[in-house]
Amino acid sequence: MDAGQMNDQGTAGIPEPKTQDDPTGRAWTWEEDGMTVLRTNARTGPGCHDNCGVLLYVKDGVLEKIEGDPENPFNQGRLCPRCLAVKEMLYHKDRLKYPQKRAKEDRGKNTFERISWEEAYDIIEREMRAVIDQYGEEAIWVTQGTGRDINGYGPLMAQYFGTPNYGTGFLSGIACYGPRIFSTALKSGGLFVCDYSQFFPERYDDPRWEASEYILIWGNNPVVANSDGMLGHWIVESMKRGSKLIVMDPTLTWLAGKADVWLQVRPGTDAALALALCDQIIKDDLYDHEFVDCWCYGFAEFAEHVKQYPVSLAAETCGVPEDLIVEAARKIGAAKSCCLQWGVAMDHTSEGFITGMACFDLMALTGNFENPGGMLLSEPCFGMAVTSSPRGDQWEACTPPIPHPERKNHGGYKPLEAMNGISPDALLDSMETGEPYKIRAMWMQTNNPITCMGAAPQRILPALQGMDFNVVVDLFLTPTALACADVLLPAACFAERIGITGHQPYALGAIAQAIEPVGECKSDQRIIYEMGSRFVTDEYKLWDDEHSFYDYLLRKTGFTYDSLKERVWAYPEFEYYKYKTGKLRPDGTPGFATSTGRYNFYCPEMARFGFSPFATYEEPPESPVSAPDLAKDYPLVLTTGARTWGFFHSEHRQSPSMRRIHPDPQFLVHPETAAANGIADGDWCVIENHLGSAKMRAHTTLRIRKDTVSADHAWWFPERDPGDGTLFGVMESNINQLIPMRPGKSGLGASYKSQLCRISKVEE
Ligand SMILES: Nc1nc2c(c(=O)[nH]1)N[C@H]1C(S)=C(S)[C@@H](COP(=O)(O)OP(=O)(O)OC[C@H]3O[C@@H](n4cnc5c(=O)[nH]c(N)nc54)[C@H](O)[C@@H]3O)O[C@H]1N2
Ligand SMILES: Nc1nc2c(c(=O)[nH]1)N[C@H]1C(S)=C(S)[C@@H](COP(=O)(O)OP(=O)(O)OC[C@H]3O[C@@H](n4cnc5c(=O)[nH]c(N)nc54)[C@H](O)[C@@H]3O)O[C@H]1N2
Ligand code: SF4
Ligand SMILES: [Mo]
Repeated sequence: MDAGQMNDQGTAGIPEPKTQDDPTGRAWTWEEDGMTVLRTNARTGPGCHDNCGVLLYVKDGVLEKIEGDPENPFNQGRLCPRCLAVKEMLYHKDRLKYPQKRAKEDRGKNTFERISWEEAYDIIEREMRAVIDQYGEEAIWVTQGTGRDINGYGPLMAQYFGTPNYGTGFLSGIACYGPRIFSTALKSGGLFVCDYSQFFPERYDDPRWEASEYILIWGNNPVVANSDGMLGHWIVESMKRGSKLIVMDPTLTWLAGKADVWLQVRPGTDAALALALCDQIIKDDLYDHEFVDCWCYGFAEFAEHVKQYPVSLAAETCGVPEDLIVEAARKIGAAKSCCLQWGVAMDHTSEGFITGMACFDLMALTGNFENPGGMLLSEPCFGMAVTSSPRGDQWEACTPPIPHPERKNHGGYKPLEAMNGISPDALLDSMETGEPYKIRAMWMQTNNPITCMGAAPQRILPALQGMDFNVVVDLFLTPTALACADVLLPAACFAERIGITGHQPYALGAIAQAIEPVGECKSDQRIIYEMGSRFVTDEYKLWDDEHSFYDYLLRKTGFTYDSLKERVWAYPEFEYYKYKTGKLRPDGTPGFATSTGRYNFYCPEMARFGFSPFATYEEPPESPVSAPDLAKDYPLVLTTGARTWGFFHSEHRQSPSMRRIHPDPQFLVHPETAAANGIADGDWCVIENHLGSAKMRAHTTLRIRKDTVSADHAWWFPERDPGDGTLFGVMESNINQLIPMRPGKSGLGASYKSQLCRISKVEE
């Protein structure tokens, strides 16, 4: 089928989409100073979740420079250092440029050999078919890393292979959004995000919008991370228009320094704090009676339940002054509007699934749903379902049905089964034990689990090296690829390929191709459908080029790839208070899209899973409180992976300017704690516990709690010789060796931000 045909089919009978923005006069390309300029959207790799508006300047087929697009409502001209330095990654000498193969017995050695794409596909087809024939489709695990551009497309690759085992690669407890997405679905029927006016193309000037009175920045550092479809700048802009901050963080972040109240919590104790805030607000009768009476389920019992969590208990548990918690509760309770800007720290504790519920209860109690400055539903816009978690029928009928969906390994965790998720923890167990069946082959795309995504890399490395067959698709030769890839495929970067945005619910946009890919790189999407076409019959070969691929995806939106590329962005219509007008529920009746039709303080599904129907607090499994014996040897609380300006997880270690900002692995430690351990600022130290150790430099700072160490994650040293046998030094400064693959009781949540450790100086 050619692209033209698909265009016609794709949009036939679909009405022009209704948009809020007027694209008249919005040029998408022009000539300037002898260069061609393309107005488009980023969606990296090299990595980020976001879709900032960019201007790409191209001369003679080379990307000369990149600027923020001042007209794009999303970022209004701003770019962060990683996008400004994109050329350093794009044109890096170490970019993978050709498909390569390596003999299985050489795993770990730098003996890759260049091959053609055809040969690569032939080998993969042969090896994957052998696994399928002998062990079944489910013996293949298709993994992704975090939500980069490729995010929504990976499930298609799994479908082509016929395996139900698709998901994040070795991310313990799917602890990035998994816990929050599912807990908020059970509580409120969807994921709701803070209102910073981002749903309006006119942004802060739209008369419908009001800045939140209080923004709760909870376990999140948005000015650095710009995480998950928002930009930290939006908070600053909201503050200029009156918003005030309450920050929950063990570290004094830049925003915490500007907060009315900063609660410097002990890592892993956030649920205790959330429940105490709820209790105090009810005691002070500051809750939203109308919202609670009309739109919530189980409030009276909840009010009784939270009496177990008085502020005094939270003060002791979290290690923050009681009067500050009371002050925060009164400010939240009395505020006209308040929103929850929460971060991955909520998921990164063992019972992170419940932490998310407790924080959402606070929002419901104060009626902060669908109001200006409150929490707004975050659904893919124009029904475009290729987002972080593809839903609906996007890939239906694109491949034959998966033969054994029931063989998905959810580890027996009922919540994971209910959310149709894999258990990365159980999958690693199964690689080691063969129970309930062994994974034999891996397809890892945008995933570097030995360096970053996986906890316990000392278990993942031998497990991957023991597989029958591994494919890695990446931009660079990573420690994971060096350790285990049998076939290594080079992916194209942003600017080298077309695409569509989609992580954000506010706007849909296109990613335009500015330059030809380096070497023989191909886009991830193309790799998926070209590879996949080897596994299906002709009726499923729906695309023969990328245009027709994206036109197919856009088939229900009324846009084609080209029409979207030319208007660059499109904002759907928007309204507040959708629960009042029936726009949250599929049946069109007022209320929330939950089992009770209301916001669930009492959560019937949790009762069915065998858990408390109300949010509760539980200590992390290894904390000074829950494991006092262990704490004798490892007295400090360890939180890890706080995001840094220049790196996106394990990426950018090759980028000279990003590396200059942050040359070595480091951990934050209070000067008194450092001194008590004989450590001075800048010393190389060992951070260790009963599971493992990592070497990093001490950065002493008054900004962190005295009982806590905050260590970098995802370090490797791409400047090393790949042939030196150390896998780019990946085990030297790898903090994940101190973290177990151990989810919470629901199968969700992990321990990335709440372990124990001790520190000592490395004697030179
Ligand atoms: N530059 C950059 N940006 C990124 C990424 C990156 O690697 N680099 N990664 C992306 C990804 S995948 C994600 S998930 C997001 C995450 O981005 P964020 O949600 O901002 O997550 P972190 O930076 O890990 O942690 C945020 C804050 O939580 C604090 N914290 C640590 N432990 C706890 C705790 O137990 N409780 C509380 N309340 N606070 C705690 C830390 O001190 C830190 O200030 O960032 C995305 N954006
Ligand atoms: N200790 C600790 N560990 C953590 C965390 C923490 O806070 N602390 N955070 C966790 C979280 S929230 C997450 S989401 C994970 C993230 O884990 P991952 O997303 O697996 O991150 P990376 O290890 O950087 O691996 C991503 C790989 O994708 C490649 N890549 C980038 N862009 C592209 C592209 O367009 N195409 C292809 N094919 N490849 C590309 C990069 O080169 C890199 O090798 O890490 C988790 N690990
Ligand atoms: S948040 Fe930063 S790295 Fe991400 S797209 Fe925007 S400018 Fe680029
Ligand atoms: Mo993440």
